[in-house]
Order: sequence, then structure tokens, then C-alpha cells
Amino acid sequence: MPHLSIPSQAQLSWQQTETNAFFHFGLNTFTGREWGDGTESPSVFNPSTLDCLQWARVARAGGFQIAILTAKHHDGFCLWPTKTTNYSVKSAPWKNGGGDLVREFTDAFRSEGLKVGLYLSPWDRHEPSYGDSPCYNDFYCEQLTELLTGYGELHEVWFDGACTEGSNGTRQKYDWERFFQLVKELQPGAVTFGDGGTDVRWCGNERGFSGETCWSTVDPNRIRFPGDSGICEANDATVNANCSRMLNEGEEPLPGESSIWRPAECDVSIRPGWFYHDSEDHEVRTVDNLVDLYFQSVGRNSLLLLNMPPTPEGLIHPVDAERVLAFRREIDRCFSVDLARNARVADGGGGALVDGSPDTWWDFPEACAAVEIWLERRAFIGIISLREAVQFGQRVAAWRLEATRTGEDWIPVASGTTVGLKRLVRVPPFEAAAVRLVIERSLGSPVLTGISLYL
Ligand code: FUL
Repeated sequence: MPHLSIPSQAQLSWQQTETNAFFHFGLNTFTGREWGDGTESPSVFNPSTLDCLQWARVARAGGFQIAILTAKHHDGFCLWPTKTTNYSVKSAPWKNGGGDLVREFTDAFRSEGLKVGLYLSPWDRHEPSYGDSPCYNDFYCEQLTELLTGYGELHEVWFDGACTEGSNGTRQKYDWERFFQLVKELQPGAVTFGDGGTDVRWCGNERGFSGETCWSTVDPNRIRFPGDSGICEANDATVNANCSRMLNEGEEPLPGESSIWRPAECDVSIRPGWFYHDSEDHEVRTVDNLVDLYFQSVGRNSLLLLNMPPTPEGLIHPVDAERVLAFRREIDRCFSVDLARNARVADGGGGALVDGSPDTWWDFPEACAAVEIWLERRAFIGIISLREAVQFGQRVAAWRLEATRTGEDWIPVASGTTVGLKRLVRVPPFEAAAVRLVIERSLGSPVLTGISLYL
């Protein structure tokens, strides 16, 4: 066995959720902004018919498994009655200052059977101590502690990488080690998302896709913490330009011992903005576009985090709701009949590849290997799904798939680089009696848990 890094249980079960839901809600929802500057009055925060259960039902019907709320965005306004500042729901007219949106959110989603996570923006444009590094780090840890201890079990804590600049040109130096330590101590089952030494990494863009080559392992020498190089400035355009370098496209395999496990998360909004703006009601992503995102994130060894911003009334807009439901119906339809299930695998032990179980695997005898799958009857194939048993590390670096109609001529139909937890490839439908997966390059012998074929 090569010395490869492997996922923790928390990382593995997190990635297996595949699609998660993001909810941006706060003062921006009422002011129409994307980034509030911290001077907005809490008096605008007054959702008239807020119903987190409606959000949760939409998310459940859309097949999402973890739901993440912006407990505090960059403007510093807190959606829970924190002890650390008055800039919170306590000072808002909503429920006469007696509301707690984090509580309503976590209760509602759990009651619908979803897991929950929270986003707490490190950048805070309201808090006066921001930029006085030790002082703000204490303040931030207090907020984090309230969230980590007051709302039951969390499955993800989202550390946004945006900006480090305070008022008067001060720069905040975050104590990342301390933040991550706090999460590990108080919520050991949660993964941390962020740009530094977190459990889960950013895919490198906010458009919802990973590179065709996507390793869950990264070189620790290449990890950059937000703020280290002061790359982010206070406007959306520069943030995107500075942060959109692809972390995974075309990267070479990082052999074993020095690399660490950090799978990619693709965050993207169903609308142009992260917060709701009624002017964008006509720009909600189409079902086809959402399906493309699924193939380019989940299908590239990553997780899809889809944002659905609630309206100022406090509801998911009916268009967004209808789109995510239709998206899930389409995904279910695509993957309803696995043509490879229980097919005959020419090489002895390969039955584990087609038994539909994620708990059985086949350890190929050597690094360059091939396996043939003979279908019960000839069929048209348009989608290929490959899955590695990543509990043994991510190994496959190059593969190709060939097909035969007659058993005589084998024609190449698809090829790729990495596989990881799931690799999906769509091809123009071809008719086949059998397919042959050829592993061309791998770190040690490949271990696969599944091959599926769909129309
Ligand atoms: C970015 C933020 O600046 C956006 O407002 C949004 O929260 C997105 C998820 O992350 O860095």
C-alpha cells in the first residue's frame, strides 16, 4: 500500500452528502446590497412572514442534505441575539427585538431531517475592534463559541476568505489556528471550510465548478491563509479577480506522505447575487444549468453548495423553489436505471464494482489495469459514473473507457484524469454490449468501489 493521505470520517461523510444548500439572509436582503458596509440601521431588518420551515421543505425536496446560514455577513449584523454586540436582531423591529433567526433556522432544518452549518464572516465592517488583531480575534472567538455551543450539532463551519482591511487602513491578522481549534474542540463532527488549513477547500471560483482534474489532496506548502498576502480588497470585482485562480485544474498528483486531505467545495448562487434582489427574479438559473453544475462539481470529485437567498418577506421565492425541485427530479431521472448493475465482470473479483454498494470495492492487481463489464443486453449509454474507494486515498490519475457493440472492435468513448469519490462523464449516447475501463496511471494500485452506466 502506498502512503497516501486519506479522509477523516467527517470529511468523507461531508462529501457523500453531495449537494448542500446555502442561505444568504441579513441586512443586505432589505437594502438591496451585496456587501453592506456596517453602517446600515438594524431598523430595516423586519421580515414580514419569515418561515424557515418553508426554506427547509424546499431544501429537502431539492435533495440537499446540509443547510448553511449566514449568521453574520461582512456588515457585521448578527442574526442571533449575541452578547458580543448590539448590532444584531436584538436591535431590529423583527419580533420586537426578541427574535433569533439562527435558532429558527437550525430548529426548522433539523425537523425536516437536514443537517445544519453556519457561516460567520471573519471580515466585519461594523465592529470597531476590527483591525486591532488580538482584540478582534477575542471578539470573533466569542461569537464563534456562542454559535458552536448554543445551537446543537453543526456539520460545517464556513470561514469566508473575503478581505482583511479595517477602517483607517488597518489590517486584521486572523488567528486561524485558534478558530479551527475552537471548532475541533466544540464541534468535532463539523468540517471547516475556508482558504487556509481547513478540512475542506474552496474550488477556486464562485461559478460552481471544479477542474476536470480534481485532487482531494493538496500540498501543505501551497496553502495560503486569507490575509497572508493581503490579496483581497473591498469590492466584488477585485475579490473575484484575485481569488479565482484554479486550485485544481491540471495539477499533477501529489504523491503521498507530504500531501493532506482537503476535498473541494463549489459554492455558487442560483441567482447572480448571493443576497435576494427582486430585479434578479428573471435571472434564476435554469434546470439545465443546475444539472450542468451538478456534473461539473459532484461529477468532478467535489461538493456543490447552492445558494438560495430568501426574500425580504423571509421566504424562498417560488421560482427558485420550483427550479430546485425540477433540478432534483432531473437528477433522479438521469440516474434511475444503472445499466451496469449486476452485469458480468470479466475479471474475477470485479463484481464489487457493479453491486451498487459503496461498501464493497475492488483492488486492481496493478497500477495499469483494465476491467471489462458485459451488459445483460446491448444498451445505449450516455453517462458514465466512476467511483474510487477514497478511504484508501485518491489514486487514479488517468483512465479511458472503451466500448464494443459486437465483442470484436473496441472503440474509445471517454477518457479523463482524476476520479475521486465520484467522476461523472456525459458522452453522446453510444450502443454497447460491453465496456472496458482502462486505468492508465495511478498512485499504487487503483481501488474502485463502483462503475455505473446510464442512458
Ligand atoms: C464571498 C462573499 O464576499 C460573498 O458575499 C458571499 O458570501 C460568498 C459566499 O463568499 O467571499
